[in-house]
Amino acid sequence: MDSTISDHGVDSGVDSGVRTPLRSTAADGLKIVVVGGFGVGKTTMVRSVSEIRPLSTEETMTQAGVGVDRTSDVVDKTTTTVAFDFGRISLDEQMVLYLFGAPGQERFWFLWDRLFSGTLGAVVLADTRRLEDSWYSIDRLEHHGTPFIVARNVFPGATHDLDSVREALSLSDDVPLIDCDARDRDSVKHVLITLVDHLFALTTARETTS
Ligand SMILES: Nc1nc2c(ncn2[C@@H]2O[C@H](COP(=O)(O)OP(=O)(O)O)[C@@H](O)[C@H]2O)c(=O)[nH]1
Ligand SMILES: [Mg+2]
Repeated sequence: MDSTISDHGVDSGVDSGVRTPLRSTAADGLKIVVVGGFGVGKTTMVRSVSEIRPLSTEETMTQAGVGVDRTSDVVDKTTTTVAFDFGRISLDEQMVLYLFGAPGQERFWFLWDRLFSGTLGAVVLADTRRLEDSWYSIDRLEHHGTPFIVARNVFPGATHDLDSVREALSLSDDVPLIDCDARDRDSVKHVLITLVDHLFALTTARETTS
């Protein structure tokens, strides 16, 4: 299904910094959310693939976040997302993929239930230096019955192999788990294609058994 997310839509806009208007033929919107802990790379991921300059509400961290946002492992991070990241990818003339980055901090959890309505699937971004931050996301997705894959954003010092990550997150074998670099557009496209393939496989399996 590689053609699902083609260069056609993804290439425009981002590199040139120009905003790509939504095509007048666009008829169907698909929604995917990117969830995960603080500083795991959600904003970076949405930014890497969006054809529009993503809407993001990064704010310089204030005293309000001190002691709430855990920054000790994320030394370079001086901004935090206070709402959602939002990006868009045109898949073809009619299909548009909307990407939402959802804040991972506990004080935003109340927003999740609304966010998940109508969501096709989710990407859980994981950072192996702080795997416990991914647990809540996975638990909530399972609670909502939202299909998901897990993408480990590879930061320097990530030493665990994927098998031990799977074990640490208690992921069943049928949940895809891959490595990615949230800064790299091709890598993020691969993540989205993996999710779409997973959704396709789940639908096919459901149709076969029904
Ligand atoms: N080394 C490395 N740094 C990354 C990667 N992805 C994101 N970052 C950096 O990690 C920090 C946190 O990323 P951000 O997207 O703001 O995280 P968010 O809180 O999940 O939205 C930023 O300074 C990014 O530039 C990655 O794959 N590798
Ligand atoms: Mg962010």
